[in-house]
Amino acid sequence: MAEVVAEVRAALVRSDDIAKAAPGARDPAAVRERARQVLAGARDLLDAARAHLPDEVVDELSVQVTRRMLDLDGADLLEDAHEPPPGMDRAPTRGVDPERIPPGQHLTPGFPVLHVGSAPSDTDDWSITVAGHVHDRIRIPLVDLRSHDAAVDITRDFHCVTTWSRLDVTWTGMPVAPLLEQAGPKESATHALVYGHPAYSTNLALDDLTADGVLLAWAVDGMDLPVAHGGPLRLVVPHLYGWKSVKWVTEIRLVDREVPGYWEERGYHLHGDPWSEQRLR
Ligand SMILES: Nc1nc2c(c(=O)[nH]1)N[C@H]1C(S)=C(S)[C@@H](COP(=O)(O)O)O[C@H]1N2
Ligand SMILES: [Mo]
Repeated sequence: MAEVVAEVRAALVRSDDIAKAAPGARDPAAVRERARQVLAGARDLLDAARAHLPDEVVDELSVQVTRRMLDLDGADLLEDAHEPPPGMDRAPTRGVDPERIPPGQHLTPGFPVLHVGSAPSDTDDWSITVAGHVHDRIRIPLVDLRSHDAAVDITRDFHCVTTWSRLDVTWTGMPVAPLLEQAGPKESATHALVYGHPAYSTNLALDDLTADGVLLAWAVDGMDLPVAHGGPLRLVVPHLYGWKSVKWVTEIRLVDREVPGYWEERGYHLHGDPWSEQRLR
């Protein structure tokens, strides 16, 4: 029966991969329909194996199927019409040291656009809020971030859990630590929930959020970050899978425990280290 569970989990991930590519597809609704079919298959498998599986396992997996079905219905209501941005189509770096590719990943020639929901239509006057377990809740306009002394360029590899990797991406942005300092984290703050438009979130331990290479980025490979890739402002957490790199970031909320974000609530790993393949938990 362990195989049924593994098969259902694999179907969940397959439907996620399909659904995440829908916003950039020519016919997003048709793509989501395919994701629904994969989920329906998972539900049939579960139904057939119900008598042989523990109730908790069936309940948990059924919830995961239902959440995704609801997400797909929501996405149909929230149709998105963006084009993949031009100029992002460079070939993969040649002669790449295989040691740089985490297990189960492959190089992608382009820069896939993956998200749930729609890109924001109004990106003027963007700002980010730091709130939760802090002494001072602060709201910083993007224009202030852009002129901050701490702004840097950082080149890192990017690994998405759907198995594509893009090497040597140069991000321009500001590290998170000085922003947190400004808000004054309370003793109790151990983790963060990072929120992005329209209803996205991910959880990060403060050590991961302030690790070397983590940036609030407004430019990629020398150009202003295209809206499709999270412009005008996104978080980039290059040492973890791409779902941690919140596009259209609006808020960093410090919390006193690990609170699962959007994908983590849907069974993704709480940490997400690509080198130890922390895909699902
Ligand atoms: N707001 C928001 N940010 C998000 C997502 C999302 O659905 N919404 N998807 C994540 C996932 S799963 C990945 S792999 C990366 C993809 O970034 P890209 O579209 O720039 O390639 O964005 C992450 N950030
Ligand atoms: Mo992803």
